[in-house]
Amino acid sequence: MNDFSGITIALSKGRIFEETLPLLAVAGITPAENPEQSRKLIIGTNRADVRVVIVRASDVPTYVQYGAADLGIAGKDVLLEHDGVGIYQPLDLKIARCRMCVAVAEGFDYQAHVQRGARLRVATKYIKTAREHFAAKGVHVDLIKLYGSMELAPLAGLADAIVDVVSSGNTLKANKLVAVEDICLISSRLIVNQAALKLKREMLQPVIEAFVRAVA
Ligand code: PRT
Ligand code: MG
Repeated sequence: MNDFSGITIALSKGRIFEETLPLLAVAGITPAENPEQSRKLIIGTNRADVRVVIVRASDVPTYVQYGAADLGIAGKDVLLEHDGVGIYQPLDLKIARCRMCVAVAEGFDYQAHVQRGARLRVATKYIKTAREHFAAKGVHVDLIKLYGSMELAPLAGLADAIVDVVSSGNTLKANKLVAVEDICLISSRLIVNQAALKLKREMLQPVIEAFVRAVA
């Protein structure tokens, strides 16, 4: 658990920070700075008892799991890859929406490849999600873990397919890729450290309830 006696909220900068601002406003919380402009990693708010820590999107569940943050906001895509130990997931905030897809280079006959029972090379940062998806379909895959732009993998000949999140589809189009299968819909969730929810319930409950009102 962190030493700060108030509430620590873990957020990633970019779309999650931006789309969380209106939700925080309903809880009466306004961050003092925008992480895009400031280089600060711990940002105060208008409330002395609330602070925000800026972490990589995929690190948000880890901060909350270990109690370094009491609350966090993370995409379902990120949460599916995390073991979820010590984390309570009470609310779909319906922000930062996108879909998890299988995509291939234009002209690659994915269905024929699958029907032939050929092994598929799949590059992704979502190893667990991809493994479960293809196992459920009975498709044999070699999974290649990537940390950066997956869109390059089929173009450079690293993989036949990628598993990635897509929102507008513009990035796929710009790189001559097509989505051939939807895996699931993605949105961001509020996550709460389970121990903090017991120990700091009086402080956390009003914030959680404000998020519920903001979503409704
Ligand atoms: O950027 P970094 O590597 O640090 O991490 P990240 O990409 O996971 O973080 P961030 O902040 O980009 O995304 C945070 C969360 O937003 C993700 O975990 C998703 O739940 C959600 N989200 C919503 C998205 C998108 N939409 C999205 N479009 N995350 C990533 N993208 C990518 C997409 O993969 C593509 O490469 O953005 C690119 C543009 O997408 P198109 O389809 O609009 O062209
Ligand atoms: Mg990103």
